[in-house]
Amino acid sequence: MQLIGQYDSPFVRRVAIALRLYGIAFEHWPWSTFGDADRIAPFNPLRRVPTLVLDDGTVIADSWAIIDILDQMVGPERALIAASGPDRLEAMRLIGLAAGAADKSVALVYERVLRDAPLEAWVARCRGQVGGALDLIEAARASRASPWLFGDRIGHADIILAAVGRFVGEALEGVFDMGAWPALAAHCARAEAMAEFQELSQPFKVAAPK
Ligand SMILES: N[C@@H](CCC(=O)N[C@@H](CS)C(=O)NCC(=O)O)C(=O)O
Repeated sequence: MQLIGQYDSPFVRRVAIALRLYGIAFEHWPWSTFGDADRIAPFNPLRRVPTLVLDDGTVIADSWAIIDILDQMVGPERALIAASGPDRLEAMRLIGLAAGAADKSVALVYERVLRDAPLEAWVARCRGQVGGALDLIEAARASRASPWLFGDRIGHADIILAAVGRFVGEALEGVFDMGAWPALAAHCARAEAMAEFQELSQPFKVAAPK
């Protein structure tokens, strides 16, 4: 299978890290959503990443859908999320917040690079949304002393928390002070120390045209 997208995207990165932790082999096509839109389009008309091309040619768009497919491939025993119960509920709550914070962070980046004059009301709204979501994530992470959110084993919620934390810190440096979320920052540092996070990473760079 092929994973399309660059690792400076928190969505692409969460998928790549899940693939690696599951031991599922994949080829990486590090195409940019803007610079390589024409290459992505034949696989995914949305021209978005992550896009996963399965071995039978089926194309799956969106990290939520891709992760669901991967979880099914490995089965509930190995899935990086509880199959049911309170831990699944809490994981989904946090994944939803983290994915939303990532969405709105990406929106802030696009606002900065695609417009000559950012729309201030929209920027303020996005900043409030990201900050509010990260406040809730911080509270949840600070309330748990375990290495990962649900014990000793890293899961999807841990991965996306770390991916979004890094993205906000890099792509929105100077906009948000990561010191406001110390438990999240510690979580990010623990994740970034892992071989999988180091291998599947790319410093953020602006690739979008004005
Ligand atoms: N909900 C999507 C969000 C993916 C997303 O926003 N990807 C960005 C890159 S970080 C993208 O493709 N941007 C180009 C576009 O939206 O046109 C997911 O979870 O995969």
